[in-house]
Amino acid sequence: VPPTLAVVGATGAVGTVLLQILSQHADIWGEIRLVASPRSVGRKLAVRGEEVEVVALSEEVFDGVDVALFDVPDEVAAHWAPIAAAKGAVVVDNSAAFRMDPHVPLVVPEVNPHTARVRPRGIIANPNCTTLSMIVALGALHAEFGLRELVVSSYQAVSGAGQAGVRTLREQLSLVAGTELGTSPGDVRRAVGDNTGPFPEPVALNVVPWAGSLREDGWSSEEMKVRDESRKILGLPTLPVAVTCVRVPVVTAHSLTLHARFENEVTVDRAREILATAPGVVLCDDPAAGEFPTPADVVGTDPTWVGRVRRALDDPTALELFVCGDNLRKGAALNTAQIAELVAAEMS
Ligand code: 2RA
Repeated sequence: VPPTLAVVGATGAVGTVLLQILSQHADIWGEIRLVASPRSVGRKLAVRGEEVEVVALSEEVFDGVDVALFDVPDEVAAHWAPIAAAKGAVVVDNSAAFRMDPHVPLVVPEVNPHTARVRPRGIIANPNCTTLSMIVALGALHAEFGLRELVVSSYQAVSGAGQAGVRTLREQLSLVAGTELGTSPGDVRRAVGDNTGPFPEPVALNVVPWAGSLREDGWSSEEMKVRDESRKILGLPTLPVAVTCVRVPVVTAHSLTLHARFENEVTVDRAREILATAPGVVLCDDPAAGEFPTPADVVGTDPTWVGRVRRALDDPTALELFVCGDNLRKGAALNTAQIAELVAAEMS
């Protein structure tokens, strides 16, 4: 009998992409149950070419469910994922609630698929979209060269902050389009007014050096996630990681610059070979021809795109890279679906 799948949070930014992916991938599922908060109950959403009615989150909704994908806020996942697991479902959770729990594997199928089998709480965590946007490329380089230190700057799309983030950018762009704004201090801020949505500053015509909430010593939660999650996924618990997360006026596709230092000297030629052949990675790196990945081209695609591969000028053991990936696909929904497919393969 093909396994039953529940999608919890089916109407959100990630849930919407997940339904598209489930419709595009090989159809390995029996029933697909769509679950959301009470305000979405009764809505009909298309999955696998059929309209499916959204039902409310309740204990009973997990009856007979084999795999439950959660794309909901942390506190909702923290409450409901253990309930679904207690009902016998394997939960794949895309919130931050369980990622650093030592009894919950944090899985990227191209990097550490074996960890998905050991899940004492019945929960598998999906990494944050910023970590996921770089980790497949980084994992491939680590497997060959042995990573010793990582310095990251992110250029994060507004859809990382959900539909409210996208709405905010679009509204702000409509207020500044066709104007001369962006030429004197505070003019963009005055045009946008209080309409900064989930961001602390205007994001149209701007970059905002902040994502997430405040943690100790001035770090943001997003920066801590990139550090902690990279360490866990790569199995390098003491890896030195420095991260600065920045929001940019891009709708979807996160970009990152990486300075990655390895155990021994590296060559660009070998790095390019690894990246060109690693599953889930596309090398797009020909600056002479003006070719590098950008969010505008990468959005809507599955791979991690890598360009600007250079050896560090002052350190023959380090590489500089520019990485770009769709934060809603590999950064969230696609990785969740891939994990669910790994689990389903165990069941068949
Ligand atoms: C962001 N990574 O881009 C976050 C969302 N999980 O805001």
